[in-house]
Amino acid sequence: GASPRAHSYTKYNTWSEIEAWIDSTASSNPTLVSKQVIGNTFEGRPLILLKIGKSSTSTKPAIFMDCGFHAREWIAPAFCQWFVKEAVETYGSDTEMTSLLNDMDVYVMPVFNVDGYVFSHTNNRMWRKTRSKISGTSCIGTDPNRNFDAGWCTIGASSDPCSDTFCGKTPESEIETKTVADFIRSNKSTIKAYITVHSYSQLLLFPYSYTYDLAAHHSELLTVAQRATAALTSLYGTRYTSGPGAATIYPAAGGSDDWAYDLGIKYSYTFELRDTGFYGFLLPESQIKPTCEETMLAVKYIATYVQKN
Ligand code: ING
Ligand code: ZN
Repeated sequence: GASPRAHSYTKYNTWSEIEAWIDSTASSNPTLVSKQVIGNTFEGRPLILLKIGKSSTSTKPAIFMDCGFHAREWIAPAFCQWFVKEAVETYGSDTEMTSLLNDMDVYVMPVFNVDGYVFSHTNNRMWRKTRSKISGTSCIGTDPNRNFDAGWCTIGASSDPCSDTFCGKTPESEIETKTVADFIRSNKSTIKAYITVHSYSQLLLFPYSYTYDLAAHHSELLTVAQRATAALTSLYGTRYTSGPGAATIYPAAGGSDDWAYDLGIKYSYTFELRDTGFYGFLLPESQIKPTCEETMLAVKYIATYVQKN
């Protein structure tokens, strides 16, 4: 079994559809998938991970992948759903996926910013931030990708609560940030790679974004990124650029990939999926399937590289 009969992977699902899909995917694939609620959002919704991998008696190395930091980037949660579907459908037949899930676990967080994602469906399609309230302002929300403790609020972020790049009152002020950071810290010894999925711009970014300094493992991170995007491009010719965040997109402090890298997770990447701005955040549903298919090739490349290194 794969997932609920009715679930569509080629449309933008609502949070309630995603929640139902999480439950049925976990219950239909008990030997490969388990659900873990790691906390709750500001508005009280569950923060959910799917742990994918063949169970083992020994501790397996793991990859952590999240989607949906930013509410309006709907293609990102669609990709995390697609990844889980591919994992359960191709385990046992695809040799790469089988070997990967035998040797490693993949923690997939289908939606990081659940409250924002719901708000982008119900009130404002272009919402980016969380939905937390703080005293002293009527403006709502913090940018979760400015809220991590990595050069926090020093560059490319705003201390104005009304800004779309508000860094928050303190690092990890957001319950969503704190919950995920705590989970990753607790599993620091097993997590070998961190992948966070955003849109748009067709980029594969790696540290640093909070400084123009090159990461200690810059050349390896660049080589892996270039090979991953070459795999992606091979399918439909979609062109990607790889590089460190600051020089490739813009300098921005408080991002999760920089934080994970400085914690010691060497393979730390941010995907910016399709497109390059024609549709932008409003990527048509007809592009979900090709976007997810090509992105799978890049993610599988990175995962297999990490498995072997
Ligand atoms: N882009 C990212 C953002 O949060 C980024 C770019 C990546 C910044 C890594 C910092 C660290 O602005 C989008 N589209 O959200
Ligand atoms: Zn984003």
